[in-house]
Amino acid sequence: MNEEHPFIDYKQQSFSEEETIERSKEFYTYMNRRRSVRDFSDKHVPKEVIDNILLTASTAPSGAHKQPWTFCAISNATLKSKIREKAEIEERKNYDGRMSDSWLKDLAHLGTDAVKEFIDFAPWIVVMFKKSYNIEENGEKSNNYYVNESVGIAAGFLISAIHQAGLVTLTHTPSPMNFLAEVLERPENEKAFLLLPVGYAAETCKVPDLKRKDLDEIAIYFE
Ligand code: IYR
Repeated sequence: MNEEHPFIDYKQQSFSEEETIERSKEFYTYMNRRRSVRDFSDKHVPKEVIDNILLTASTAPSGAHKQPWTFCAISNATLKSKIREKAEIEERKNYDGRMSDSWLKDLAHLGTDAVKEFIDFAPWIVVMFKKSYNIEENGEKSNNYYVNESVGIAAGFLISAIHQAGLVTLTHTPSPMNFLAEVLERPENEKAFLLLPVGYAAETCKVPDLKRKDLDEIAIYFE
């Protein structure tokens, strides 16, 4: 801290020990109900909801607070169809030879294939771009740091905000994803990171019967 870079007071609201336990349990229970969903309703989602979830994503910590991300939020039907068409071209190549047999075997329980109707059907598609570097107004390049980590954390915040609003999403990674920067006319410093359809789950929505790992499979305590 110095005169050029002043600090401000910060107080995080805190709770009694019991309340802290209760709140952590409640949040876990709520987050544990989240599922990746591929069956979307076409029910309208107001733009204001999208504004809020994107602002939430952008509260994520980032290297040197550079916030190295751009979110493209698409409700335009023509653009969604164009993206679906290009995503399916890549996915067909993936499912018909580009993915190894063991990869396909690992995916089998998810029931996925190259058909991505959720891109047309969901009321919104959010495409996250990572900024490997910045292009300043004078055209000069400036650095970003820990870009993958930063954008990954922001994606986690985004997914949590979507769940919190009672909506569903899916982390779709049609690879290679270069077509997204072309279609959305992003500058050369931006690379597509994830495509997330956002909307309500269809009434008839089904998800695979997945189990999550127990605590002793994911955590080691050193007390
Ligand atoms: N990107 C493809 C394949 C796919 C890969 C993984 I790893 C998944 O967990 C799910 C799907 C697709 O979206 O279908």
